[in-house]
Amino acid sequence: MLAEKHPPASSELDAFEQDVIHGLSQQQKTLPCRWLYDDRGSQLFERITQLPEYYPTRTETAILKNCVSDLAQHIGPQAALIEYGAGASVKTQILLKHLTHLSAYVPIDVSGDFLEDTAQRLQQTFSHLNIQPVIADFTSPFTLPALGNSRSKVGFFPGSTIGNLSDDEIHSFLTAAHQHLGDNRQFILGFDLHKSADILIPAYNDAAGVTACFNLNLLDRINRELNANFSTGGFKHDARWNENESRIEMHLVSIAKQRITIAGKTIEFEKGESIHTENSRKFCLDSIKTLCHNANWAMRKVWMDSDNLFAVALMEP
Ligand code: AVJ
Repeated sequence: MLAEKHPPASSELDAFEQDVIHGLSQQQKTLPCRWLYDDRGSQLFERITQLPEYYPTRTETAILKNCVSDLAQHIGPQAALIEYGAGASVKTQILLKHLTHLSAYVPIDVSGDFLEDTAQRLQQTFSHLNIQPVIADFTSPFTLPALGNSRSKVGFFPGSTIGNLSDDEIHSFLTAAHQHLGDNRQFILGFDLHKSADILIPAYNDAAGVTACFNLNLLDRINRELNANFSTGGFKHDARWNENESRIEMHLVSIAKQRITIAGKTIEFEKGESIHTENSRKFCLDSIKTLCHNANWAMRKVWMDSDNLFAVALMEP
C-alpha cells in the first residue's frame, strides 16, 4: 500500500465522506469520479494511458504533434497558456515547445504536491518561461494570478476530461473559462469521439486488468480513509457502453448480497447491484459544437487522427 505524501486535509476527508455516504444511499449507487484519483489512482491512470487498448492518450498526442505548427499560427504573441487539470504530460510539453512567444504557463490542479513537482521540472526545461501554478479545483470558482505582460489567455483542456462532465457541468465550466480568460481568449479542447463498442469496451476493460485495479482502488481508498470494510474481492469491475447517452460507464458490481460498514453507517448491497463510478462521454462534432456554442464559444478549427478516434479543437468567442 502506498502512503500519501501528506494525509488528506480534513475538509477533503469530510467532502469525501459526504459524497460516499450520499452516493451510496441513492437508488443507483454512485460515486463522483474525482475520488478515483488519489496517489495510487493517479499512478494507475498513468499506466492506463500506456495500455495497447487505451487509444485516447497516444492518439491525442499524435494529433497535437501534427497540428501544433498550424495551431501556433492562430495564437498571438505574449499569450499565457492556462491548463485545467493535471499538466506536465507529454502533451503539455508539445505545446510549450512549439508555441514560442508564450508569456506564461499556468497549470491548475487540486494536488499541490503534484503541481510543485511539475512546475519545478518544467522550469528546468523551459528556463525562460514564467510558470505560475495555481492550486484549485477548476470546476469551482478560482482566481488567476496577475499575468502582467500577457496579451491574451489560451485555455488548454486535454485528455477528454470534458467527457467526465454532464451537460450542465460543461456549461458552467466553459462559461467560467470564458470569463476568466478575458479578452482575446482562446481555448484548446481535446475530446474523444463516438465509435464502435468493439474499440471502446476493451479500452475500459483491458486484458491486463489495470482499469479494473483503478476502479477497485476506490473501495480501498474508502477503506483507508473512511474506515470501511469493503473486500475488493467482493466486487468486480464492469465497463458498459451506454449508446443512448453515448458514454462508457464504469461500475463496481457486488458479486454477492452483502453489508458494508462505512464511517459507522451500514450500506446494503444486493447480488449484482452496482456502484456507478465514472462516465466517459464520447462526442460527435455536432454535439460538442452545440455545447460550446451554448457557452459562447465557436469552433474555429478542429484536427483529428486519420481513424477519427479523437479530436482537438481550437475555440474562440
Ligand atoms: C481521464 C477521464 C479522460 O475517461 O478515458 C480511463 C479516465 N477511466 N480509463 C477517460 C479513465 C478509465 C479517462 N479520463
